[in-house]
Amino acid sequence: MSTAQLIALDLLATLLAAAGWVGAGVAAAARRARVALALLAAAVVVTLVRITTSVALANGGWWFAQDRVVLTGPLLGVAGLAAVLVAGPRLLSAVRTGTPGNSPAAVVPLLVAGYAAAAGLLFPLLVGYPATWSEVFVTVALVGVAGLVTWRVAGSGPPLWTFVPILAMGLVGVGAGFATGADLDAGGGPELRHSAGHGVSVADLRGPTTPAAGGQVRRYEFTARTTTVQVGGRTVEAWGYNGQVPGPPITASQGDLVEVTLHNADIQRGVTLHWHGYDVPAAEDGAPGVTQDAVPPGGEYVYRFRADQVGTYWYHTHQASDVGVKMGLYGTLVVGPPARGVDVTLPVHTFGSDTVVGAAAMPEAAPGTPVRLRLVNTDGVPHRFALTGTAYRLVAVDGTDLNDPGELRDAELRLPAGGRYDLAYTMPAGEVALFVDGQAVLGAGDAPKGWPELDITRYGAPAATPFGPGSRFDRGFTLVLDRGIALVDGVPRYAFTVNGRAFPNVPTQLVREGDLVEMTVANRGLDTHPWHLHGHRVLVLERDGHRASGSPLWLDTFDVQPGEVWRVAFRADNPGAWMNHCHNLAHAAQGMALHLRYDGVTTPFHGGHGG
Ligand SMILES: [Cu+2]
Repeated sequence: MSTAQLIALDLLATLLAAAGWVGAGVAAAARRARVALALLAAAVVVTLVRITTSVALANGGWWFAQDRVVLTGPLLGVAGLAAVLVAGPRLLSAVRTGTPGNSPAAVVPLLVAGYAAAAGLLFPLLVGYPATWSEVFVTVALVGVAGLVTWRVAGSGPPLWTFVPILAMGLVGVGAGFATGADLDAGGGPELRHSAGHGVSVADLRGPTTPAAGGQVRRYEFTARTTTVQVGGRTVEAWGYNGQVPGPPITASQGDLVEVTLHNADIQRGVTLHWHGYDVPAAEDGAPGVTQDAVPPGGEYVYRFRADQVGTYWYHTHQASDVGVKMGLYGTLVVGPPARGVDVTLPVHTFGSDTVVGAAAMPEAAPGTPVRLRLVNTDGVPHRFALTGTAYRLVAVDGTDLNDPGELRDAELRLPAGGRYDLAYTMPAGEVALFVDGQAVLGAGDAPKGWPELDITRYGAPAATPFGPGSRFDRGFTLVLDRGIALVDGVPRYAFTVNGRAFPNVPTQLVREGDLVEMTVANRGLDTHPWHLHGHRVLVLERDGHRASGSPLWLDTFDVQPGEVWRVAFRADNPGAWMNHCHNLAHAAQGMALHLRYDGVTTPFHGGHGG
C-alpha cells in the first residue's frame, strides 16, 4: 500500500474510531447498553486499525507518523483502554441484568475516548508535522477540559479545581507557541560567518554584459499590460507581455546575450520576469522582495543574462504570480541550436475550462522529417500528455538532454507544473495527435485509455554524474510539506506549510558557495507539490527510497505527490538569495515557500512575498 493510501486509510480509521467511541457514549447515555457495547467493540477494532496504520506510516518515513507516535496515538490508546476497562464491565453487567447502564462511569470514558480520537483526526489536518511540545500540551489540555466538562454535565463530576492543572498545561502550551523559532537552517553545516552589512548585495550579483565570442545580443522590449484573449470562442480578460498571451517567444543561441527591458503599463499589482529553470545571476532572477522590487505601473527593469544553458525554458512574472501567471504573464525561452526539421514550442495553459497550447494545429511536414515538440506546463497542476500516431522519444526534461532515451509508444507522460518535456519523432505518413488530460489539443482521434505512466526516474540509461547518492554532502535540508494553521504574512490561515510553518516564517536555508547540498522533500498532505528551487538544477537521487536508475535526471521542478519522498542534490554554485517553493503558485501564495541564501549575500529588498 502506498503512503498516500495509508494516510487516507489512517484518517478514515480515525474518523470511524471517533464516531464509534462517541456513538458508544451517546448510546450508553440513552440507556441502550447493548448498542453501546456493540459500538465499543467496533471502536476498539478501528482503533487497533489506526494504530496499525500509524506504525505502517512510520515505516514510510518518521515525518508521516511523528504526530501519531508522540501525541495522538498514545492519547487515544490511553483513553480507549480506560474506556474499555471502566465502561466495558458496566455495560456488560447492564446488558446481563437488564439495567440502564447510563451511569457517568459508563458514559464519560467512552466520550473522552471519542474526543481523543477526534483530536487524532483534527491534528494532522489542522496542525501537521512536526507536533511541537506547545501543540502537544494544547491538544491534551483541550481533550482534558472537554472530558471534565462532560463529566460535570453527566453529574457527580470532579471538583472545579481539577480544571486548574489542565488549563495551566494548555496555557503553557499556548505560551510556548509564541516563542519564535529559528529563522535560519544551516542544514547541519557551519553557521553564518559574515555578519549583516559585510556581505554582497544580491542586487550586485549580475553577470556578463556582452555575449560570448561569436554570440549576439538579443534585445527585447516587453510591456506588461491588461488585454483580452480569445479562448474557446470566448473573450477572456487577460494580462500579457506586449499584450500577447503567451508573451513573445524568446529564442537565442548558446553564448548570446539576452537583454529584456520590462515596462509595466497598467498591471496594478506589479510585475517581474523570472526565468524558470534558467540559472541566471541572482539579480536577474525576478523574485520580488528578494532580488528586486516588483515593477510598478510606469516602472521598468532591465534583465540581462548570457544564454549558457541550451534547451527549453519559460519565463513568467513572479509578482503576485498566483494571479499573474494564470492571467497570462508567461512566455517561452528556447536556447538553440535549433533542432533539424520541425521545432515547435507548446506552452500549455488553462483558462477556466479551456486548455491551450500556443498553436492551432499539429506541425505539417513531409514524412521522414524530424520533429521536436517542446511541451511547457505553465499551469499550477500537472498535465497528462499522450502522443498518438507515432513512436517517439522523450529527449530532454527541464531543458537537459536525457542519456539514451528509449523509444516510447502507448505511454502517458505526466508533466509537473512548471516542467518541460521535449519529444522527438520522425514524421510518419499518418496523422499524429497530441492529447492533454484525455483531450485532443492538436490533431484528432480517440483519446488513448489505460496507457501506463512513464516513470522518468527509470527512463534512459545511467551516465556519470559529478555527485550521487553516495556522495558526502556538506549540508542536508528536509522539507516536510503539509497543510495546517499557520501565519502567512502575519495573518493566521489554513496555510500550505513547510515543516509546520508558512512563508515568511519558514527558516531560510543557508549554504556556502561550493557546498554540495542534499535536499529531502516529503509530502505529508493530500495535494501534489511541484517543488522548484530557483537558480539551480537538482539531480534526482531517490524517489520513495528507490534510486533513480535511468538517465541522470537534472530537474528544476519535481512533482512531490502525496506520500512521496524525493531526495535530490545540487552544487551551490550560483551565489544569491533564491526562492525555494511550490510551483502550484496558489500553494506558494498560501505559505509554501522559503529562501535559500548564500553566506554573505544580503538583500536590500523586503516586504514582497517573493512570489
Ligand atoms: Cu504545492
